[in-house]
Amino acid sequence: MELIVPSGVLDAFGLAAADVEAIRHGHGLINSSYKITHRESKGTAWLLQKINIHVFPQPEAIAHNWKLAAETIKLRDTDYFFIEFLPTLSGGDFHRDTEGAYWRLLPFVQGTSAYERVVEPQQAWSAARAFGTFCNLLSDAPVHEFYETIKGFHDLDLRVRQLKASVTTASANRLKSAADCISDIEQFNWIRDYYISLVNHPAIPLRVMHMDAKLNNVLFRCNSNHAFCLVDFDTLMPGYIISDMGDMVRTMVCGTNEEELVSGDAAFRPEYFEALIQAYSETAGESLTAAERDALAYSGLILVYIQAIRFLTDYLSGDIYYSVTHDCHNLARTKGQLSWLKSLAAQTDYMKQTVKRVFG
Ligand code: GN1
Ligand code: MG
Repeated sequence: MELIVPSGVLDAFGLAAADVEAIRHGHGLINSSYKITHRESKGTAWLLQKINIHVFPQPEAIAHNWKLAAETIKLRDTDYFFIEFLPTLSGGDFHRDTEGAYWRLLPFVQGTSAYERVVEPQQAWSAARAFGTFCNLLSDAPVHEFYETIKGFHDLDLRVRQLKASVTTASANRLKSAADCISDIEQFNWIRDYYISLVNHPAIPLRVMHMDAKLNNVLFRCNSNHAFCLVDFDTLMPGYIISDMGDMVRTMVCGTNEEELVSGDAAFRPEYFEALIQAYSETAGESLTAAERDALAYSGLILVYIQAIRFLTDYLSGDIYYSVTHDCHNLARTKGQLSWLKSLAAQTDYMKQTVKRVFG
């Protein structure tokens, strides 16, 4: 079988091309991932990833953050399962191929799978325990020693400014088809105001967060509701408490997943929201300030809003960031997120009450 990754890359990690098979893996929109399996001992596998350096211009910063998190966690819990880089034969974190691309190798976690939708609240509960535990273990991490691997990644104010800039350079056609979405986004400007007041609040500290806490970055034990571990630490960086709960609400409370969401079908599932908040309070609760707890009620609104803005900005910029399969893909994703945002906004009071009740 023809290999879909250059054999020089495998050589660099001490893997012989003749001994392994490679297949594309996962649904990530940024990096390219391959599952590498040993032809004879099928139980041995690796995850090989080519880093998208347009998105992550300094892969070394990712490796730095990842290792610092591993060291911090080990001081608190030596048994915590945290995936770490497998070095190249020369001891490096990455292999650079002849075109300058960065590749890294990770162990493949056998006996687990990632889900694209949660169908039982128990799954949301278990995933939120995994993110809450992670947040708690990193609550005393030296946050200023971590790099921002993407500048202003979840900075809603910056994202709004980027959208405005993309409006000024967009093609007339795309601008026309995006007009309704642009005006919907303006309607929700109060979320940006809330975000600004939040990050300026003295009791909302910078913390080390995962920052891509969506459902498919949790590995569940196969055929179970048990979240075994977290993956995808590229965006691990200083951030605020809203990021991880926000992406969990975004991807687990809605019954329809990000790619399938279309206008009007985004149902809010209260029992899933409650499961997330309950699990987070049990695991991260004690390390949160009162202001951080209150902010969790708004986290989904902020993250869905950011995601709608990011998809729309990319649409107006000509699809330069997210991988797309058709011309209107980013516009359709934007409409899906906006539909979800409207359902979610109608539940603001419910979310506030639930957070208050669960945290007491
Ligand atoms: C990207 O590549 P992936 O699927 O892990 C993005 C997230 C978005 C997500 C939307 C570095 O994540 O922020 O929420 O797509 N990651 C980056 O599905 O931009
Ligand atoms: Mg990611």
